[in-house]
Amino acid sequence: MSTVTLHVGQCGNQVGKSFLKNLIDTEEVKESLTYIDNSGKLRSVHVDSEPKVVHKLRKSLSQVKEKNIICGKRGRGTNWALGYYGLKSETENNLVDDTTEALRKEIERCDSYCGVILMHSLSGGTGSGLGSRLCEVIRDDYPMNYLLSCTFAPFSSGESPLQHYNSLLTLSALQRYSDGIILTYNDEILHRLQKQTSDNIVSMENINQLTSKNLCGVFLPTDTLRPQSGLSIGSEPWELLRSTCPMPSTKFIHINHKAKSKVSWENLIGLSLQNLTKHNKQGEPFGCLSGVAIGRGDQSGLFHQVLQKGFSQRIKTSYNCVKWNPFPLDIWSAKQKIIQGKENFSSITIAANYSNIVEYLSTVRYKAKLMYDNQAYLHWYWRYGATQDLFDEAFNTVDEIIEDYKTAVS
Ligand SMILES: Nc1nc2c(ncn2[C@@H]2O[C@H](COP(=O)(O)OP(=O)(O)OP(=O)(O)O)[C@@H](O)[C@H]2O)c(=O)[nH]1
Ligand SMILES: [Mg+2]
Repeated sequence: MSTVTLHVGQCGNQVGKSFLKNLIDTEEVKESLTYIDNSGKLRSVHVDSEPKVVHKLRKSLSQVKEKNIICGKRGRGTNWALGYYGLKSETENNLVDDTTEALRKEIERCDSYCGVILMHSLSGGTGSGLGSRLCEVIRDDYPMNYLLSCTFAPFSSGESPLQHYNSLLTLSALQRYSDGIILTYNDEILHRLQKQTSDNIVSMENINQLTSKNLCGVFLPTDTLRPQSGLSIGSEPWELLRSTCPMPSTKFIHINHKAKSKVSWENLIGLSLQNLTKHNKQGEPFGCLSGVAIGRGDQSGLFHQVLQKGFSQRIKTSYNCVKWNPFPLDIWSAKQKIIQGKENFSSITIAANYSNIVEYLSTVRYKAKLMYDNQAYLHWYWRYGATQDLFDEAFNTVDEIIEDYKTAVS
């Protein structure tokens, strides 16, 4: 089974670089031909509306295919509409076509193509707008294959005022066209890293490394899903979707990843549960529809035993799993650890369809609506082709997701 990764905009390519480096460092990934083809090149496609970031990527990741790097001449100025509809000039307006063409060729090179993992920011003009457009096109072109979006939410302070509109429009598009959405909050990753450093200095590179480890926690091969004879078939992303997003109305996945050396599974599970935010600002508990707990570095095969001896129940209680799902937690394990540089830690990753998304969606909706009602910056969106109907539809879609999650966990 083969998976193609598609990286859009600065964030999608920078997080992607860190993620792809992890993949390349993993022996089983190279052998299984899931993300890498038999010439050793990545099954990845990279697009940005400006050249800077993809040029850097080209220099640092020789396994990326030159013809799978697509770039325009100027960025989309943090404007979803400009990213989605593109520039009017002929030379710059072919990013969508060039990307879908590169993707088509890459998919045709796959033996057994399963789906696309899309990486992009929620708030950059290219990541959000072009990311939404590509999501729509891919759904149309490959209706029978999976489409999983890994999207990155902006820091809550110090960023563009347009981020609320961009996030709203992107969340709505992802809900319509993707099969699942792994939403990573930049704030959450930053906060976690700040707790680990004495001087509080955290670089974007640090953020991307931790983010890519979270993703590897889920996507790298596991022993549980490997066929008894032979190599990994790379089904982890798609089994994740089957386990955590069976209902199309509620498909947001939150990842909680904790890695440490020389620590028991019991302690590692305890530490990861400490990281979890369990209540909203009003003190009401979040709820979990279903999840997967993945242990890596399980040399002695104890992970399943520890979970069966009560720790599985501890995870379910901490995540407040819904009563109506009799099997809310799947358990996967792997002997192999996630390798990055000199670090070689055991890890637990819990990927959960978790209702904390309601709080985030409500905040985005509230801020976008406040600006919208005051007509703030809207001329920027009308100028490039956005319409009132588009915004109305996005507000409605986000309202529906919020309602569906509230109903599902009540
Ligand atoms: N985690 C992470 N977030 C990033 C990174 N680079 C940018 N971001 C976030 O992404 C958002 C901005 O999106 P970008 O990806 O820079 O924008 P773009 O998609 O290139 O779009 P334009 O530049 O507007 O055309 C902000 O919320 C940034 O905080 C990165 O390397 N890692
Ligand atoms: Mg950019």
